[in-house]
Amino acid sequence: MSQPIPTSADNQNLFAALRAAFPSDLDAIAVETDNGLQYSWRDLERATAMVANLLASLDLPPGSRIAVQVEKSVEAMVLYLATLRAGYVYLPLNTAYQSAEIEYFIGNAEPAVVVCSGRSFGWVSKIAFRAGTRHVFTLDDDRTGSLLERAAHCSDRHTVAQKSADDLAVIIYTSGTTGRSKGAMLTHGNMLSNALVLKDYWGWRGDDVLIHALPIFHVHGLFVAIHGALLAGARMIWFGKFDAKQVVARLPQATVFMGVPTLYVRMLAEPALSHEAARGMRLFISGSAPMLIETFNAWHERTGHTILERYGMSETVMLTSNPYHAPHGERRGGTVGFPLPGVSLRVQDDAGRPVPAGETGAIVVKGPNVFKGYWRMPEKTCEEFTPDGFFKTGDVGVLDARGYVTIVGRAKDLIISGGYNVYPAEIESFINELPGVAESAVVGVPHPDFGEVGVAVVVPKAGQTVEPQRIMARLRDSLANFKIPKRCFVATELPRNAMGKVQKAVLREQHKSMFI
Ligand code: MCA
Ligand code: AMP
Repeated sequence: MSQPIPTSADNQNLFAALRAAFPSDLDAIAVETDNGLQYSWRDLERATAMVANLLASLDLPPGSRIAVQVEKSVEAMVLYLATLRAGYVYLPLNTAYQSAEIEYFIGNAEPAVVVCSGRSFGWVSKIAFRAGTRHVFTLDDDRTGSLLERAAHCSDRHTVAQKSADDLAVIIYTSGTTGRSKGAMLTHGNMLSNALVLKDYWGWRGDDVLIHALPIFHVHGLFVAIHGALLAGARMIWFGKFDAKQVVARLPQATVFMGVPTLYVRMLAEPALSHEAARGMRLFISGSAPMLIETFNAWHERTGHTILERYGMSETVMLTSNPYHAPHGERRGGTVGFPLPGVSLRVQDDAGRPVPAGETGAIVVKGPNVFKGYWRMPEKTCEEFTPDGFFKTGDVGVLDARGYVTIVGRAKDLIISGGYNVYPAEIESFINELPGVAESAVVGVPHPDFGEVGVAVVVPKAGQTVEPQRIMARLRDSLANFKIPKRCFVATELPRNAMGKVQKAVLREQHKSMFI
């Protein structure tokens, strides 16, 4: 029997909207996992209530951050939803982050609660308690850990916390070209407005079945995929980890798939991928990184489907999308489509003047989806907005006469590797601190699997030698694995222009064929 859920029409809590979209049959399956577990909508309702009650019982100050570094599981999604439900601020952390990275995030965000895997409890709790965190729980991907043990004693009835659209819901850390990572503050209103637009724009339906195979510590897997399915009352087939063969095998039971380009490249290598396998699919969506036109075309040939490419950022959730509905136009490979309804997008020159169609410029954006600012960085926040309130994406693009946006480059020095962002400045400053190193440069070069990967060029101090293997070993000890350059070279000097600036384009050119 379905329970009445206490929500009120003026509660702008994102969870209230997601919950209101659950189907009336709460015993229907909401999520089915790759290892055979099934969760009904009622399970999600009860579990989020229990975890929300646990958080509420901790007597946390309003606006408390709940930092989470755990392996992907349905319970981890429940923790995210329960945090919204209880009215606290969710702070997801990539599982690849190492101790120095975690120390920075916890020190900067000062979370009241940290949830980590049982395996990392020793070092994570040490960092957290030192930073003043009062509660550290564990959560593993086999439904064990102190979080669930404690929540099991809590009531499964919970009134959704009252929130306004402007209240903070999530902090997502993004690295920067200079300095340390910045916490992008997203509100309930940012995320709900974007999710509602996408529900309509992508034609989400109650009978959709989403294959969820992305990590849930970034915008793509955590927001775009989960909000989309929940807001449609659609079922999810849940993969703890992406596995191309297994995902292709499940396509016949699904209707929607979302991935970064690497996922499509890997699925294309599966002989079982065919028109027949994708016959029941309604929509394939790609984003987070540029997709090669070869991949876009090969996908069409192998499956009969035209991938829908869209563009977004941690600071803005989704910004543009190729059309879903045919009357709005065709999906054009190599473009990221049109600004979404409600999003204003301008391509401008250095003086802030819009450039004509066909000309390249900086992409700036405005809309209800654009974040509130960087956590405790008011000056940095100010710098990233134009005088008329547009957010500077750092992407360089061009609008064509029909309004399609194409991203042609980045003003920010950023490598996007397999959908993860790697900031060369962070890696370089780490390498530059190592013994014997005078300076270094990290550049992105094309890679057949990850799209782009980092390559490091290191210059030793005069009269000293450095070993590439030792540099790589030190990086591995300290940084998330996806940030480690795939190759490291020693050089006597870095190419510089007349102004003395390192010419990264020259290095990229030198190493561009290394992996392809
Ligand atoms: C893994 N490795 C990588 C990457 N992932 N190297 C470079 N780039 C990567 N992305 C390396 C590891 O360091 C390791 O190297 C080896 O590959 C195996 O690691 P493993 O974790 O087993 O790899 P995998 O499971 O094959 O992972 C590849 C993956 C994963 C499935 C493509 O990276 C992934 O899920 N990417 C999606 C990222 C994503 O969701 N991005 C959305 C961000 P070694 O053995 O040497 O240690 S949100 C966003 O960008 C915006 C808002 C948007 O628009 O969506
Ligand atoms: P993040 O900081 O993880 O939110 O990454 C955002 C960045 O990813 C954007 O500023 C773009 O540079 C890039 N990005 C996202 N989607 C696409 C796409 N479809 N094509 C090209 N780049 C993309």
